[in-house]
Amino acid sequence: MQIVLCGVWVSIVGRIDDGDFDRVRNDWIGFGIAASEGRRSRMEMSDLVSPKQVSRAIGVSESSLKRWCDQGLLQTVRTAGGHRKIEVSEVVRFIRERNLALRAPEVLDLPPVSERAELGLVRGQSLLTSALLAGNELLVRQIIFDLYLAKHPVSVICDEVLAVAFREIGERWACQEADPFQERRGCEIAVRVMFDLRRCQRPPEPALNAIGGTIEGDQYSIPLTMAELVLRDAGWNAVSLGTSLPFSSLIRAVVETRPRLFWLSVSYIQPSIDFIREFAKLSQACMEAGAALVVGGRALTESLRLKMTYSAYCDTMQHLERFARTHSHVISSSAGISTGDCPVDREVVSHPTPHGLENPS
Ligand code: B12
Repeated sequence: MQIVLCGVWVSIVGRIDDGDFDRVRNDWIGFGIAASEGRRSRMEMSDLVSPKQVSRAIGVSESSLKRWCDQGLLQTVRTAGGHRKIEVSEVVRFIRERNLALRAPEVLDLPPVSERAELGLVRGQSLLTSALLAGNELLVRQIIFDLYLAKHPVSVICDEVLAVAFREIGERWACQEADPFQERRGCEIAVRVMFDLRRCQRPPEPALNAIGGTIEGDQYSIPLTMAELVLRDAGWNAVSLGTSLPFSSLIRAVVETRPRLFWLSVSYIQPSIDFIREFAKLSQACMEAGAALVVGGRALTESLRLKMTYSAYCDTMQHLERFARTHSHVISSSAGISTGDCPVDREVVSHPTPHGLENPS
């Protein structure tokens, strides 16, 4: 599993320069299958690297790194052979929290980083719009990863960078300054990059299971994927069911998997669907299963919402994040689940401190 993930990453980075999008697509389909198989347990999902690799990636001596591990600053795991390893998500957490520079990301199969100290949300967004329109997947990946390393919360990257970029792309398309293929290609890239960011996220709490999807006719995969990513960032074991699913199928998924949370992303409502009536059935199924029903999306007008019953409506991904964190605490404390230390990264510090490298305590 780990070999599959790392190997795919390397091959993708190598191929994008050649502009071979079909092969990249196929690789990612393979990657998606491998990763979804890996959802079964925390350890299967993990992506382990050696302390030596980590010391090279962040440019410190191996002895400093081992000392940090001994001090418990970096969590390690032991392999069956007794070797000490570190999860990539743990390395990313450490780098983000300590504001360290990632000097050789390729050692961990992570995307290249640029001058992240200078890359704020506004500049990131304008660069992202051009990169998406140009179909430059590597640059898109780099911008998103830079912002993530600079401690911007995933929900903020979604609301203030990705969503704004797509709004602009929509405007350019309306003014015939962008071709539909550029918009569609941009959507595909955004979904892949968001999926890849999951590798940097800490393993979710399996008991906090969440599922979500879009209704039949609604093809909007970006908000759906954003919600999945944001929920995972808040510690939820969120799994997207995909787009354009009949209400009956969404209800079956609720009955069979009994999630603690169900998110419905509604960006488009097909005129032929009796939305309010079908939604009422989904709402009832969620209540019977004990799942919180969270809704969001541009198609949920106020007049529609007045006729709907749900646990929370979210205007933005930041609203979703807030709800998810609060609700997970409620569930965890009543069920005795430990969600670990999942702080809300509100503070934005973007200058790597050289002192932090040798003395991160
Ligand atoms: C990409 C795109 C498409 C793609 C989507 C591909 C894909 N794989 O997702 C495709 C080509 C399929 C498409 C099709 C259509 N589109 Co379109 N599309 C867009 C575009 C450019 C971006 C939409 C997007 O994904 N944005 C990113 C998301 C994340 O941003 P957001 O929707 O603002 O969501 C934020 C919040 O609303 C909230 N949120 C949203 N959903 C959820 C869900 C949850 C659970 C939560 C918590 C929060 C939340 O958080 C998000 C982040 O801040 C917009 C332009 C624009 N101005 O947005 C047009 C746009 C939405 N499309 C539009 C139209 C008209 C259509 C079509 C009807 C065109 C047609 N005649 O066929 C079809 C309908 C498709 C369908 N059946 O689903 C119009 C809608 C106009 C309106 N009044 O509603 C827009 C605004 C373009 C325009 N200016 O005319 N589209």
